[in-house]
Amino acid sequence: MIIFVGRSNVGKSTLIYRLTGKDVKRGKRPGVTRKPVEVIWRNRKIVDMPGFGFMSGLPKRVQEKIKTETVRFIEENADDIDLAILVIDGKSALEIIERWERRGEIPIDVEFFQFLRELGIPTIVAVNKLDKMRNVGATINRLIEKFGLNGTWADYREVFIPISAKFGTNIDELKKVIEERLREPQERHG
Ligand SMILES: Nc1nc2c(ncn2[C@@H]2O[C@H](COP(=O)(O)OP(=O)(O)O)[C@@H](O)[C@H]2O)c(=O)[nH]1
Ligand SMILES: [Mg+2]
Repeated sequence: MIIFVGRSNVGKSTLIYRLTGKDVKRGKRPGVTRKPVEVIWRNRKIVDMPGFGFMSGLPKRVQEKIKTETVRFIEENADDIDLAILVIDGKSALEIIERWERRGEIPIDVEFFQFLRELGIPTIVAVNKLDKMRNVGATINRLIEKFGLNGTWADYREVFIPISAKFGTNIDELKKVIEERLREPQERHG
């Protein structure tokens, strides 16, 4: 199983379509995906997880519920999850992370990244909306730091992949990395 996680509106569904040709209800409105949506691709289950974090028009209570259910789904299925693709919006992720930090909160993307690592689930961060990004290298270096990792992008070429799901930029590279990570023998902890 491969799961796609990330805030709403970062481009998860667009990316799944781009990679697999499977339409998982790409929505114009954020928060369209409220329950995990599963499609089969190359004999593997692909799961589009509901977007977490702020969604305009959704009460906080509902957002919390989606987050709790997402965490539970991942915990319950951890042994079957071969790979997680954490999709972030490369243009706004850093700014949003810094805003949360200023409020003294753990940014939800960071929290999920660390949660996936604790479960020993191999994770790729798809830094999406590359078409809107400036200073890609510098931004990814900062993100690596925010995610609690030591080193720079040079150390994490197989983890942080800038792409544009909408325009198809660097999708072949992402596919290559996905295939490589799926081939790796897995070492599970916890
Ligand atoms: N500029 C830009 N927009 C994108 C990109 N990928 C997705 N989008 C747009 O972002 C919005 C949300 O995409 P969607 O796939 O529904 O996000 P999800 O909520 O994470 O599933 C849509 O309007 C997409 O067209 C991208 O690479 N660049
Ligand atoms: Mg979606």
